Amino acid sequence: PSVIRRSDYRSPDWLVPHIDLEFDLDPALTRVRAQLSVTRNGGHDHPLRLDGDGIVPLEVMVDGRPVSPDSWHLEAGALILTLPGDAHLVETLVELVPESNSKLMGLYASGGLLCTQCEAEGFRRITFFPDRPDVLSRYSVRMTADKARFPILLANGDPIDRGDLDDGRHWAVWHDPFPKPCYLFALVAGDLACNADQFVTASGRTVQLGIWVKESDLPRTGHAMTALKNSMAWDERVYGREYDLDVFNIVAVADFNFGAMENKGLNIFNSRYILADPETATDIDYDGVEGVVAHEYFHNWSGNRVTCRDWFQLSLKEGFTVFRDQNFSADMGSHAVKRIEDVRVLRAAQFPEDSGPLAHPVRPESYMEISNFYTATIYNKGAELIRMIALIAGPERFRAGADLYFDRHDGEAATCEDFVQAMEDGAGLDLGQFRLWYEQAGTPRVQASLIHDPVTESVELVLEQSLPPTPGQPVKQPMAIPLRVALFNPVTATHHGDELLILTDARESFAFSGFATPPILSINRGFSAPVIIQTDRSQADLAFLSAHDDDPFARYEAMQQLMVNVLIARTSGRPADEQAVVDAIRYTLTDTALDPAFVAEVIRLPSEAYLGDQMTRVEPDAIHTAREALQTRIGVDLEHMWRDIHAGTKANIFSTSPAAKGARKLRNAALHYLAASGASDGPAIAFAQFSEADNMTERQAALGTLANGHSAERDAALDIFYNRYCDDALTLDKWFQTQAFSLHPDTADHVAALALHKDFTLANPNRVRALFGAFSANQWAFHHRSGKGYRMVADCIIALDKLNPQTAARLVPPLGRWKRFDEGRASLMRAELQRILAEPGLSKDVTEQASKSLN
Ligand code: B3K
Ligand code: ZN
Repeated sequence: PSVIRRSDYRSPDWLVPHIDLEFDLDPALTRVRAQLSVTRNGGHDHPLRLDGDGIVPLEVMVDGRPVSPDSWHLEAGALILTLPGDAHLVETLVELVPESNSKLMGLYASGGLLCTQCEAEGFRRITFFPDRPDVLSRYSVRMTADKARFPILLANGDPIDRGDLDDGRHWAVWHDPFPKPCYLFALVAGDLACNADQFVTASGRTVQLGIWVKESDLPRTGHAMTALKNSMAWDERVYGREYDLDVFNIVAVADFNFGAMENKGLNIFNSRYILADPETATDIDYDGVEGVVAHEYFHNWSGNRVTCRDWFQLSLKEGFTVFRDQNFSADMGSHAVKRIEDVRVLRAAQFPEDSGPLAHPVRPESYMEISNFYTATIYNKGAELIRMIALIAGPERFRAGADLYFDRHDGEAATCEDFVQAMEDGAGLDLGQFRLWYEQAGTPRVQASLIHDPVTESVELVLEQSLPPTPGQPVKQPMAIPLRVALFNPVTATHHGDELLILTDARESFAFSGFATPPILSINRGFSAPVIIQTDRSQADLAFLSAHDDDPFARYEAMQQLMVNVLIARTSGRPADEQAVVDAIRYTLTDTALDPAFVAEVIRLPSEAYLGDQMTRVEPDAIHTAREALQTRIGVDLEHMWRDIHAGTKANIFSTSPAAKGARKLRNAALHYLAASGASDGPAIAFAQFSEADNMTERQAALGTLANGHSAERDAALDIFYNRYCDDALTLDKWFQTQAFSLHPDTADHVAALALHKDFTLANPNRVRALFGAFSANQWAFHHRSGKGYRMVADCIIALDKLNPQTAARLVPPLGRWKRFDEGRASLMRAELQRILAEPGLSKDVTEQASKSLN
C-alpha cells in the first residue's frame, strides 16, 4: 500500500460548493444519485478527481447531458473526468448493497436500520466525491424508502419537506445550511422511537433535541439526554459557543466501529454510549455516556464549524475535543478523580503506544491507512498538549486564545499550526519551542533531584530531560515541559505554594531559599505534563506525600509510586517493605475528610500492565505473583477494615450522584481486597452482593471478583448472569468481557471456548472488543508462555480482516510489544505477526499495523 505524506499536501483542484443527493433506500439495493456543482480552484488544467471505493458509475452526466464513456475513466477506484470550463454540474448514479456492507463504513444496515459512517473515508463508498476534509459543501438530501420498514428518515441539518408515495414508500428532504466536509455527512432510516426534548440557547433560540432508539430502549435514554443538555449549557458557559441549527438528533446503533460520530446535527452513536439504566449499566458506563455525548456535541465547534485541513491535523479536532470533554466531566463530578482516571487511561493506552513500534507524533508525518491513526496519541496525548497550553496561559488568556481560534477559522478547514498561532496571538504566548510537542513522538523522561544546602538554607532542584528515539526519529530536541512543583516541610506538612516551572533545556536547575531542613519534593502536580518523572525520593517520602500532599493527583501518584517500587522489587526477587504500603492504605482509609471515590482510586494497586511498562523486560508471571501476594497481604492485614467498609457503605436507594457512585466504588474495592485476603467467606460475600445488588455496578464488580477465583459461586454467578442477560447484547458483552479480563489461571482457555460460544460473533465490533480487546489487555493471560493467547488473537485478526479491516487492525498493537518480552515470547509474537502478513488479500489496515509492528 502507498504512503501518504503530510509534506505532499496541495489545496484541492476543484471545489464543490453544493451537492444534491437522492437516495432510493433499500438494504438489498440502494440507488444514489449525486449532483455536484464543481468549480475550478485556481488556474490549472487538471481533471476533476472524484474518489470512489467499491462503487461503479451507472451514469455520468455533465451539465445535464450524458458524457461518453471515453471522457472519463476509473483510477484506483476514483472517477477521473476532464472538464472544459471552470464551473459545471456533475451528476453520477451508483448502486449499493447496504446489507452486505460488513466493514460498517459508508452506508450499512444494523439491526433493521440503515445508517452511515463516513469519517474518515467512508463517503467515497456512497458516492463519487473529492473525499478530503478541505472540500466544504452545502448538502441537500432527499431520501425515499418503504414507509412501513423505515418510517423515520433523518439526515444532517434541518428537515425541509416530506410526503407519501402511492406504492407504500415515502420521502423526506433535509438541508444543511452549514458547509461541511463529506466526512460529516450522515443519514439514518428506520423504525425508531424518539426521546424528544428542547434546549433554549443563551440567545433564546429553541433547539429540538431527539435521541432515536428502538422502542424498547427508550427508557434507557434519560441519562444521555441530561448529558446532552448539560453539554450544551457548558459550552455556552465555558467557551461562549452556542448550538447553531434548529434540531439536534442522536441515533443509537448496535453495530459501530468505535464510540460515536459527530455528523453535523445528526450524531450517530454506538448504543453502548447512549443506553444506560441501573439494571444494565455500571457507573463507568454512565460516565462513558456522559463523556461521549459531550465529546460529540463539542465537536460541533471543535471539528465541524472549524474542521481539519487534512487528516494529519486530526488532533486539531480530537485532542482539543477530548480536552473539552474531560473538563466537562470534571465539572459534572470530581476534578480530582477525573484527572486520575484520565491519566490512568493515558498511561494504559498512550504511553505503551509511544514507546513501541507504532509510536507517532501528535501530528503524524505519514500514514498508509488513516483509520489506524485514531489513536491514544492523537486523542489523549493531543488533549494533554492543549491542557499544557491552558496551564501556561491561565484560564482567562486561554479563553481569549480559544475565542480567537474559533472566530478566525469559523467555516474553515484549519491546521494544528493555526490553533497554536491563534493561542499565541489570542493568549499572548510564545509557543515556539512548545510546537515540538506536535512533532516529536515518545514520552519525555524527567529526572528530578533535590540538593539541600543547610548552610545557605537553600535547595536546588535539578531537572534533566530526555526523549527516547522513536521510529523515524532517532534524535530529539529538548521540549518545553511545564511542571508544577511544591516543596513540603516534612514536620509541618505544609509548603510555600505551588510553582509552575517550565523546563526548556536538557538540564536546568532551579533554586529555592528558606529551607533549614531538607524538603520533600512534590512534582508534576496535577500531572501538569505527560512525562515520566524519575526521582530519588525514598519510600518514606512517598508515604509522607501519600498522606499529606494537598494536590490530589500528586497524593495518588505518591501512593502509586510507593506500590510500584515494592512490586518491582518483589518481581525481581529483591526485598521490599510491604508494610509501608499497608500502613499508607490504612492511613488513607481512616482519613474521613477524603471523598470515597478518591480513596478508592488511591488504594488501588497498579495494574499488571502498568507494572510491566515500568520494566525494561516485562515478566508477566513474576508481576502477577508479586501483585497477587501484595493484594493478599493488604487483604489480610486490613481485613476488618474491608469488612467494615463493605458492610457500612451498602447504599439502599440507587442514585447516580457523585456521592453514591463514590460509595459504590469504595465498597467494590473493599470486596476485592476482602476476597484477596482468602477469607473463607469471601466467595459467599461476593455472591451475596452479586445476588442482592439493585444495580450493575455492584453486580458486575462482584462477578469480576468471583471470576478471578475458583469457587462454586463463580460458576453459579456466571450462569445466572448469562441467563438473565442473554437477550441484551450490550449487557451480554459484560459477560464475555469479565471472563476475558479475569485473573483466573485458565483465562486463555476460557477465551478459546468463548470464541466458539453461540453468542460470539465477529459481525459486532462491541462483542469482538468485549472478548479479544479485553483479553489482549489482560497481560498475564494474553502473554501465556505457551503462545496460545497470541495465536487466538492472530486467528481473530485474520478472520475479522475479511469482514471488517478497521476493527481487525485495532487488535494488532498488543502483538507489537514483543521487544519488551523474553526471547521465547518475542519469537512467538513475531511468528504470529508474520503469519498475519502472509495471509492473501490482507487489508491495507492490518498490513500497515502488522508490518510496522515487526520493526
Ligand atoms: N470522529 C469520530 C471518530 C471517527 C473514527 C474513524 N475511524 C468520533 C470522535 O472522535 O468523536
Ligand atoms: Zn472526537
